[in-house]
Amino acid sequence: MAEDKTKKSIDAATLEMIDKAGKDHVSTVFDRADSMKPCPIGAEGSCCSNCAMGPCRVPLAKGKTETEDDKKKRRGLRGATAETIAARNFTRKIAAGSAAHSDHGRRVTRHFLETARGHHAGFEIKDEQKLLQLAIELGVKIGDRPNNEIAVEIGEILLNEFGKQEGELLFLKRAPLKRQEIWHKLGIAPRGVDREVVEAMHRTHMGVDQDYPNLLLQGARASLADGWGGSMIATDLQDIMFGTPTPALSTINLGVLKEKEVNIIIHGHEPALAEMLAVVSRDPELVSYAKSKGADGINLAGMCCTANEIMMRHGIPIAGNFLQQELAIITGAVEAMVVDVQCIMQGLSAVANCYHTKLITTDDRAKIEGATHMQFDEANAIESAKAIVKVAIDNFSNRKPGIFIPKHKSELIAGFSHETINYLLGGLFRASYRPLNDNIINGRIRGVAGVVGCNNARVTHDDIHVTLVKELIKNDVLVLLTGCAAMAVAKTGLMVPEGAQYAGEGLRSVCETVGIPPVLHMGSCVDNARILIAATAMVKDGGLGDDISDLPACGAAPEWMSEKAVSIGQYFVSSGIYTLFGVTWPTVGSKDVTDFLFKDMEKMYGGMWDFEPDPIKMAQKMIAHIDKKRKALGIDKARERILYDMAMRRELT
Ligand code: NFS
Repeated sequence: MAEDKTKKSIDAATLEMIDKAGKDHVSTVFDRADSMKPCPIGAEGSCCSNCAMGPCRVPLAKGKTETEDDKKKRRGLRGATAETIAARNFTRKIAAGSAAHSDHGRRVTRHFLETARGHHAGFEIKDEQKLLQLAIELGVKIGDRPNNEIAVEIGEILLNEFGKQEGELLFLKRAPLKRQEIWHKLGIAPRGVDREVVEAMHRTHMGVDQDYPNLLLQGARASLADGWGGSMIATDLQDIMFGTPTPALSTINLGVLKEKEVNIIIHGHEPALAEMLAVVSRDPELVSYAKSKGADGINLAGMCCTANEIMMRHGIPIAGNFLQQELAIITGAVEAMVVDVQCIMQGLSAVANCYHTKLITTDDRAKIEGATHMQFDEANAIESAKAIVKVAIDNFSNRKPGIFIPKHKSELIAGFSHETINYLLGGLFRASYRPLNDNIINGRIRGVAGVVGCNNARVTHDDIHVTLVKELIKNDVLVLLTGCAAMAVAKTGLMVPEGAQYAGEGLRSVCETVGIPPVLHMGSCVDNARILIAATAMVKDGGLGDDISDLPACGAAPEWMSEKAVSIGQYFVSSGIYTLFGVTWPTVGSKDVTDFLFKDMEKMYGGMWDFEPDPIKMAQKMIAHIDKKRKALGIDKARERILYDMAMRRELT
């Protein structure tokens, strides 16, 4: 079972800092979760605020089974049914999540293009092989053209993906053919990224689409525009510009902060600024400037998904995941918290006010009252980043007494991009997923689970992630992780090869042979696109069916809270993956809509949604699904047969 529900976190560093916050009389998200309960009507998706005759509330009557008559009475002023309201709210969440990932993708694409044109000094094309592969895929001539010229053409093609009005997104062709046929049959192959988000907003506007299955089709299309569009473009171009991640050793948790150094936390999502901070924080001039102010050096650490990005590419330590952002400042040892976009709590501003920390916003799309705004100029990136670091150094002498940095930190190995997994499994000259597929077929690996998403202060921080993942690996399920989920698991020390000892015998034997942990960190939230590519590679390697929905695989966001998670979940489902959420389910107010998401979608997509707050029960549901798929593939027998004799062990090694 998961731990005591009244406990705020399973992470010792987090608990120590919550304690310090109390002593310092500083309010955090954990306090506010105690003092303010969620609105029960909004939480079930039964509140419509889409026009000024409302908000109309149509909650489900508690404690009795709803009759058809009861259902008819649940209507807003305009006559909107509870079904329409729940489906509209759900679709809007997808649109917002898809917009967030895709606006990130757009900014990256523009930056890529300007870098290729030579306008963004300090950045370069780092992964030539991936650039050329992408050129071949997009039909861009290579010949003896310089990389920058090829990159300009790629950048222009991909920038067009956002505003495209005709045709469909180019990366959809990466999916298995059967999957593409399903999308075409249902008419949900996304056209341009922006077009799908705009259409979702239009159709959920007052007085437009009032047929819940039809609304949810547009939700699916907007989500695919995220997973196979905005996010996938972001991941590919980030890899080409900043380097495709390879396994890197790093450390995680608040214990990475250093008492005698200038601590700078980079928090947010888009990696351009973080990349530049990683460079300039090692600049000898700035380091000696820090020393002139009495510090031993400059310590850069990441927070949230931008942390995943720079940790995977530079080994920069991670200070924590979503619910730890305020706590980092409460150490009293952070000179600057530098933020860009997404997952940045406004509460940071009030917390920073209680200490000496400078909260610095850097993106004109995301300003915060009370913060200092220092626009990051990609065309003048080095100087912009240096100016930020200098502000942090100048702030070192303003520290107040009462600094406390928890000692807790763990080692982790991350950087399991699709390319790296391919290489680790197959070797440089025969890179492939064949060994993974073979080990699934022979039953040493039961299946694969993607565990992703946020933290949520309504449940014990990190507990649901960790309990779920431990149960999965114990049952020989290889776990692919991104985002805050990856950070939660890494903090427990599972994300090193020695973590294999907690896996079932079959998974352990494979991990020990290859030298990988049983939980693979694949990156940030936009990098969930890597999971789609990995699933597709498994299908294409053969032996596990001819579509993603045939794989013994599933997905989960057990501590979700953001709209981005809903978009991710929907593109997993629409790509054929059984996907579970924990904490709360946003359409409980309509049984029809919930049934449609949980049951009908399986008939449409081969993947469907589910909800289970208990992590052990969630694991059981995931394992049952994996076993169902194994049976359909006819490989369930293979699993029953495995008994590890010496010959098999020799074969493994
Ligand atoms: Ni993704 Fe959740 Fe945010 Fe990252 Fe964490 S909260 S949806 S995991 S940091 S984006």
